[in-house]
Amino acid sequence: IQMESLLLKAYENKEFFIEYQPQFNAEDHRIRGFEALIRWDSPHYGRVAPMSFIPLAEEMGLIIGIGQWVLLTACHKFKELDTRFDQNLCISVNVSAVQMRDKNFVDIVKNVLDETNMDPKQLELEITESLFIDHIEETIDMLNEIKSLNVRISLDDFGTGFSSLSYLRRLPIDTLKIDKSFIDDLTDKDSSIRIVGDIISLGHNLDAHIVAEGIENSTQLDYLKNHNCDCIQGFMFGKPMCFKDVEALLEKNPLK
Ligand code: G
Ligand code: G
Ligand code: MN
Ligand code: NA
Repeated sequence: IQMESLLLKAYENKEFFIEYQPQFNAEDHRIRGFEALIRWDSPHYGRVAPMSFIPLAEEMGLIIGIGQWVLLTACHKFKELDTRFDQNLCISVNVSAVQMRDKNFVDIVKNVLDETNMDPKQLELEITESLFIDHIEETIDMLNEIKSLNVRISLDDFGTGFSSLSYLRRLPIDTLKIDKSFIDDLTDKDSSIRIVGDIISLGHNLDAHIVAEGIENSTQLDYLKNHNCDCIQGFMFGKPMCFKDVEALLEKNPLK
């Protein structure tokens, strides 16, 4: 209804911006990189959560343009950081299944790499399991094309969706992101629901790097470290922040 027309205008009115949430190596707490997260500041609604407008943007087909803007903007900003701080960090960008099924998607990624002149190994695309609901073969081919550009692929919200272990082995996945709901369980007294250790082992058996998301306390952190989780992301270490705060964080934390 009304949100649709406002969403249409939001892009040209420059109402979208990006926040960046830091990710850290679990072992030494060094910064591994940042996840780019879109934000919409609407003059009508105020801040609108991506969970409310992304599905609408997908339905309207707007996600293709918006997603391209996020990718290009995040990579431009990241290249700026990389040149200044030279810490070999990584930028993770969420891509919607609708966006990836667009026949131009691989070319769009190529163009962004060319235009920003960034090292493809420093770009990670976060995909979700909904991508594999149908057309599995075509999807795997497309991911292999992305892989041939040397871009990293991360499976986001892992464990919540359509996950069949039989196809998981065939996916060119570099990173598994354990969904926050599993991390939430780690503070529960009932240890029977702690399957995170098993998820980490599974990921390592697939030669994937493991990122745990939504860490808010030291109980969760201790468990993850004891179970060899590679990277951590959560409010305990850093909330999504504006680019200025990212610069300040890197100024403060020189990698030496
Ligand atoms: O940052 P926050 O908790 O508000 O994000 C909520 C959800 O929105 C997350 O699941 C995230 O994957 C999704 N999201 C955030 N930014 C983007 C984006 O640029 N593109 C897509 N497709 N999803 C995003
Ligand atoms: O699904 P995706 O991984 O893209 O979602 C990222 C979202 O998770 C962001 O909206 C971010 O704000 C949120 N998030 C990240 N860390 C935490 C945390 O420690 N606690 C809570 N409540 N949300 C978090
Ligand atoms: Mn994500
Ligand atoms: Na997630």
